[in-house]
Amino acid sequence: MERIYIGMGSNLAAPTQQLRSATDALAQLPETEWVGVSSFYQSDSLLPGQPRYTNAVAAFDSRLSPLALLDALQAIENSQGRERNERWGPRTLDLDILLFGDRLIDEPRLKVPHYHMHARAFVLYPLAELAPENLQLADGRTLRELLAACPFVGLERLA
Ligand code: A4P
Ligand code: MG
Repeated sequence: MERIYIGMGSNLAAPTQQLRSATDALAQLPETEWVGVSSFYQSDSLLPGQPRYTNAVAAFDSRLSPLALLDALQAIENSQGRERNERWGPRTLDLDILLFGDRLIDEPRLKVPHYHMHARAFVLYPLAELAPENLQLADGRTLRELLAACPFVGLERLA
């Protein structure tokens, strides 16, 4: 079993409900033991002109291979109405593999750690609710160091 962290995001079609449904779907993955989900956070889109995002992080332990997990995540995105028109377009549901144990994965379909997680408050603060602060990324930096370099700005934690 390896500990896996998933970044979830939505900015269309009732984002909070989208993340709740995604959480239920993740908790039912095969060969997987559920750990938990963070609080939900709202923030402005990184791209201007899009609705605000709701983001959260989920954690579980799994025996799935990384690519099998990616397939399962894309099936969940599709089942919740994800349409892949423009890259970076607004979306009903985005599921990103942030961390997969301590693996470094560099394949055409899958890069882990997820490429921008190190500097995104809407990833790091929910991650910190679930992961130990001494969690170390493949490049040696700890979650504590990443948080110290990433101010809690523009994030609104939902009740
Ligand atoms: N892929 C490679 N590595 C991974 C990974 N670790 N996890 C590949 C998941 N997928 C990975 O993804 C495109 C391809 O990336 C997949 O087919 C997979 O093989 P996608 O989800 O279809 O494309 P995308 O979401 O448009 O791109 P990306 O890079 O995930 O977008 P971002 O960087 O997540 O940006 N503002 C706020 N406040 N909150 C947000 O969540 N998100 C975005 C989207 C912009 N602004 C935002 C937020
Ligand atoms: Mg994505």
